[in-house]
Amino acid sequence: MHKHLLALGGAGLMLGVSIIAVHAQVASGELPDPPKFEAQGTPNFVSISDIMEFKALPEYHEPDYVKAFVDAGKLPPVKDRLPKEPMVFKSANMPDGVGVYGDVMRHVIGGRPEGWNYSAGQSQGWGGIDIGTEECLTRTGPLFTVKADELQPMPNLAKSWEWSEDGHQLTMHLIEGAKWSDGQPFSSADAMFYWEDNVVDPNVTPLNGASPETFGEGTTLAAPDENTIVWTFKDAFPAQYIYQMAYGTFCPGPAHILKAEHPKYKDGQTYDGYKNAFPPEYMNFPVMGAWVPVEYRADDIVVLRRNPYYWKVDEAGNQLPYLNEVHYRLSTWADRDVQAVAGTGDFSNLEQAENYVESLKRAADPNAPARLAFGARTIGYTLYPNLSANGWGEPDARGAAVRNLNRNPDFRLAVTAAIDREPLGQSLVKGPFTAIYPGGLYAGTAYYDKASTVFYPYNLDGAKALLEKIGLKDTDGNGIVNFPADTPEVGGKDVEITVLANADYGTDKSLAEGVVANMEKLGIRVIPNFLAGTQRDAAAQAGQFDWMVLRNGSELISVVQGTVGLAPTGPRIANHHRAGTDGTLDLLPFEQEMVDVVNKFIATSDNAARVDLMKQYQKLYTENLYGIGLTQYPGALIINKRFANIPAGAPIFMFNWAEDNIIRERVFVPADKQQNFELHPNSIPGAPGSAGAETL
Ligand code: BQZ
Repeated sequence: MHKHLLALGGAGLMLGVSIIAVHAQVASGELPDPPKFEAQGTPNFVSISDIMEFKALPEYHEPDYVKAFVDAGKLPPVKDRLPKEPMVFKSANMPDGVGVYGDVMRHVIGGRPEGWNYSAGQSQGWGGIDIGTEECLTRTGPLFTVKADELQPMPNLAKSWEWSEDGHQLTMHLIEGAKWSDGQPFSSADAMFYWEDNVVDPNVTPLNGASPETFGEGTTLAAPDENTIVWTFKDAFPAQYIYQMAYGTFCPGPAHILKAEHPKYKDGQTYDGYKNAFPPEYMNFPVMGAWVPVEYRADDIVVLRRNPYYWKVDEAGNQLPYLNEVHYRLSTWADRDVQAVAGTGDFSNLEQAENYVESLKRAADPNAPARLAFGARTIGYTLYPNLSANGWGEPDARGAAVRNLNRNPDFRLAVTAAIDREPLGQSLVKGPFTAIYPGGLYAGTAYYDKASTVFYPYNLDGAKALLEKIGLKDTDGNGIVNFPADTPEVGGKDVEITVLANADYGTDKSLAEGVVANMEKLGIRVIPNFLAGTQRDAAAQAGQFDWMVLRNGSELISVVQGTVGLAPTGPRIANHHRAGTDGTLDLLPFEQEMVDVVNKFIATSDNAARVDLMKQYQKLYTENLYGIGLTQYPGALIINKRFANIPAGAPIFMFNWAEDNIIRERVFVPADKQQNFELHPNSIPGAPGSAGAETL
């Protein structure tokens, strides 16, 4: 598109240059540099081997209250509850060294638990509750502290892996002898059940949306024994997919509990029945994570107790986690910020820009209970047009007409040129926080290249002229352009477009309302469709939207995490372009080019080639407006000052969210600062499905 555009009056440049269109209303321009904003705190860059290793230690320890259960014959000795070689976190990498047991981390979250079957897509309310209960084959949150030239996913449930000679097979060695929180063994059977009956089964969509193509078109998985899985890929050495085996996309659930409820193994069971078989009230759902759900009070709180079978220790042999309990107060995301700065909550990812000034003011007080530290600009929002025109979401005639407009480059160009981004960002928060974001890879990140970034500055007149050019005129004089008369069923009607946004966030709603206001000036009526998180996610996955305002995932920051999501690389991958009812993707030519570039990136480990491929990607994305960027700004981590072992410079969002990045299982509260916040002191999780925690 970019090559066809000239500023107004550019016809004079037309001499003999036939490829450039004679008419043009909007041209690319200079992208203003983001206002200077210094991230606070610098990570201590290390090797993965400086953070952790797997090895047996001569002795192990546990909290006294847990030891009492062992002495009462209610639990096996701690050494029998640990794997042969537990994960050992190294003291030198712990900012405050080996910790002590006790206390609680009190989270506040804006989501609500649907149930515990995350393998089948149920959310537990986000905000770290799933990150703390699920463990995945690999881990990437802490990679913000890993040296750039040594970057690769950290071992986790998969303790090591090696490639076959020809690079088409990856053999992963799972941790041996680890147990679920109910004492049942973890094995490759859990990985295979997750893969075969949740990822590959087309009737199931795991939480965070893993589909077979998440791990590469045609990839297969097998388990030669209980501690080994073997991936087989079409490409040779596609190391990129090992990132996809981290949080969100390969975090197995407990097959010994789930399988019995799956339709493939339970006569008469429906897929809905399987997904909903473990409602929020189902306590003590077995996890591999550090804490186990023992209490749920709707719209109030979820309480989790320390997992006595957790498979990680510190170098002194203390079984982790140090914290006996974690809370998830069921409130709103905005309240999470308020409670963290007030000290009634312990943690927040300050990510809603409209809360910045008040939070900064409160945290500036030297007696403030929490420290607040800003990271880099890794929070960004994009307006995504639904680009599918072959049935995804089964649009009505109006919706189908909008999809066709979305697929018209001149229409996307008009929309982007009609968005005045500077005031849009400032409307969230005044000051140096927000930056104009054209879409694509984020400025300031490893693969970003400004020269490859095409930006179309605000140009309302040019945008209006473009609408005219594609036949959208205000034929009834009411200020809203009308579909061309020959548009099936909606010819002559006002162009009305719905915009889907997450009602749980003030920022998402503010930005969507900003789009509405900008489009009104352009002559397009945009109608907000604000849905609470889980409903929004479901509508988005089902393609039931014309446009959506979305807070971007980590793939536009790190590129290496969630890489497949950079383009519609599979039928159920992209946020705004999935396969239609016939299972095929009707990609536009530039989208196909993006898919090819992303697949080449995945298939090579040559850094120079990767840098060049990402330049191609950035140009394709921003020149063709695959998404219409809105704004980008930094987040801040707010953590109560009593906690120790918080890594310096921990970003709220990079490879993952801060709930993963700070390695909560190593976080502790020094004895002299411990508070008495435990709601179920001296208890351990009960049997799966039993009422709650168990005391002696
Ligand atoms: C962080 C995160 C931890 C999901 C969710 C929520 C869902 C999305 C996204 C964030 C929340 C917090 O984000 O906003 O700060 O605590 O939970 O999971 O927005 O609606 O579907 O992708 O992570």
